[in-house]
Amino acid sequence: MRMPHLLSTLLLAGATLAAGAGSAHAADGSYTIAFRNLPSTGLQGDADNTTLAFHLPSLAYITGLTWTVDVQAFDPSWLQELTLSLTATSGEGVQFSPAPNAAAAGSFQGQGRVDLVNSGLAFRLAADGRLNLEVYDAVDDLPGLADGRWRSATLQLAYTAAVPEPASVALLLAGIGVVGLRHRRERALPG
Ligand SMILES: [Ca+2]
Repeated sequence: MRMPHLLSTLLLAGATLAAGAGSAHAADGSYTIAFRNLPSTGLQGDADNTTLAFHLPSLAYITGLTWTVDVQAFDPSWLQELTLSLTATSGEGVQFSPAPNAAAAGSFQGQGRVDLVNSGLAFRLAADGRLNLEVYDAVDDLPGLADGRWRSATLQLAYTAAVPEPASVALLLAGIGVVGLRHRRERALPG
């Protein structure tokens, strides 16, 4: 599998962002991922990490993430190191750390929502519609052992199967027409 090296980092400080209005001419949907008791083991890409794959509509554009999580970090590992990535086959995607400010071991429960479009983090799945999830730890304090665990997590992904806005298409075509006309006029001038 290709490594998700082009990931944007999604740092969430507990703020809940309001969801923006979706595109008016798109098939909106949501997809829920739920899991329990997944270990946070090695660094991103380590062979002993847990990876899961999900199938959404082809070329779905992931626009939002809503979560409820219950995680635990084992001393000397810290809660802020618990991370998961959500990536398309292309490697595009986001990293999600539910407790980015918690520089301590222990447990954390939280929920929130982020508008990925407004945050500049929205990404598109490939034609295969595959979404890869990897659970990993940002600092491997306990090599070969779990640094922590996701006791439970529910992630709800908002997506659009985007269709170009008719108005945008018309504007784009009008723009091309203007460029073409000007080009012809310039060429007609005596040089
Ligand atoms: Ca760690």
